[in-house]
Amino acid sequence: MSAPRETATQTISYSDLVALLAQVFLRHGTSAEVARVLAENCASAERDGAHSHGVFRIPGYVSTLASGWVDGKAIPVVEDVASGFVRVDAGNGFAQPALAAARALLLEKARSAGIAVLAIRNSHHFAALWPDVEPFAYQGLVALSVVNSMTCVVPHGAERPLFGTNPIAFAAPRAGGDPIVFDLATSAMAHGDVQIAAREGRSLPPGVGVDREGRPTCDPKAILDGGALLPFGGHKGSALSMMVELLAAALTGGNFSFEFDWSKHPGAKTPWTGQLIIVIDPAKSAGRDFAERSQTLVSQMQGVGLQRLPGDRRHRQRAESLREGIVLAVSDLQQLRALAGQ
Ligand code: NDP
Ligand code: PYC
Repeated sequence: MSAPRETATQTISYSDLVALLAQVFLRHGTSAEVARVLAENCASAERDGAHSHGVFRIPGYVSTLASGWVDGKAIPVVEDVASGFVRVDAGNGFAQPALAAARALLLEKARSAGIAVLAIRNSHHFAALWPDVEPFAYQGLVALSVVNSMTCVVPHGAERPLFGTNPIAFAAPRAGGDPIVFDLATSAMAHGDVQIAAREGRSLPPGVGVDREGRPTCDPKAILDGGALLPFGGHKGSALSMMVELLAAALTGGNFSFEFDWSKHPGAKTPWTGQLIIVIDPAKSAGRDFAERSQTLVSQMQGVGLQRLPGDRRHRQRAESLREGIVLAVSDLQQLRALAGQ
C-alpha cells in the first residue's frame, strides 16, 4: 500500500478506519484486544499523516501473522518488580498491547515514585513510536521511549549493517497548547520511507544509505536489495542508535536488532525485539510549573524565528483529518476492505 498521492482517493472517518482495521487484524489471527489496540495505533498514524506507519503497514502485519512469526493472541505478563520498575513479557506478541496491559501500573508508579520505567521484552513493534508517549503528556507527564528494530543500519565507521533504525520518541506537556512531541529514527531515514520511495520511483538525498558493495547510493532499491542505511548525523546518530540497542534490548531482556532470525518465516516483517518507556512526573520537580516552562521555551524558540515545532505537522494533519476525513487511495481502501472480508 501507499499509492502515489495523485491517484484516485476517497475519505474515511477516523472511527470507520479504526473499525475497518480492527476487522482486518481480527480476520488475520489476532485477539479482539490486540485488534483494537493495533487498529487504533495504525489509524492514528494515518490520521496524522505519518504514512510510513499507517495503512502502508497492513500487508506487512498480515503476512507476518500468516507466517506464524508473531503471536497475535499473546497475553502479556506484567510484573511489578520495584517501586519504579515494571516488566512485561509480551509473549512474542505486539508491544502496544503489552504497554496497554501495563499502563495503569506504570502511571501509578510514576505518580508515586516520581519516575517509572516500563521494560517490554519478547515483543514486536512495527509502528510509529509517538503514539506510545504522547498520551502521557496529555496526562501531565514527561515520557521517553526507545525501540530497536532489525539490522539494516551501518554503525558509523563500520563496514556492515548491525543496528536497527531504532527510533527515539519524547513527549512533554505544554501549557495552553499541544504537548511537545518528537519521534525520530536514528537512521538517516526510516526503513518505511525508503520502501515508499522505492515504490514511487523516487531517488533519495545523498547520505541516506549504501548499496550491497558499501558504496554511497541515492537509489532506494539498492538500499533495500542488499544495501543498508546510515545513521543520521554520523557518529552522533550512531551513538544514539547504540544507546537504543542497550536500553530497548539489553536492559529489557529483548533481542538486539541482530539477534533474531526470521528466515524460516517467509513474509515475517515485524522486528522481534524490546522497548523501554520512561515516565516522569514533573509535579515532583522543584519550583515552577513544568508545562508553563515548556511554553516559555517554545515562545522563546518562536521569538528567534522558529516556524515549526516537531509534532506541529502531525497535529495540524490530525485536526484536518478529524474535520474532513482521512484521505486514502481508492485502491488502498479496496485492499483493506478485501482483507477485512467485506
Ligand atoms: P521524520 O524525520 O519525518 O520526523 C522526525 C521528527 O522531526 C518528527 O517529530 C517530526 O515532526 C519532526 N520534524 C520533521 N521535520 C521537521 C522540521 N522541519 N522542523 C521541526 N521538526 C521537524 O521521522 P523519521 O523518518 O525519523 O521516523 C518516521 C517514523 O518511523 C517515526 O514515527 C518512527 O517512530 C518510525 N519508526 C519506527 C520504527 C520501529 O521499529 N517501530 C523504526 C524506525 C522508525 P512531525 O511529526 O510533526 O513531522
Ligand atoms: O520504518 O524503519 C522503519 C521501521 C522498522 C520497523 C518498523 N518501522
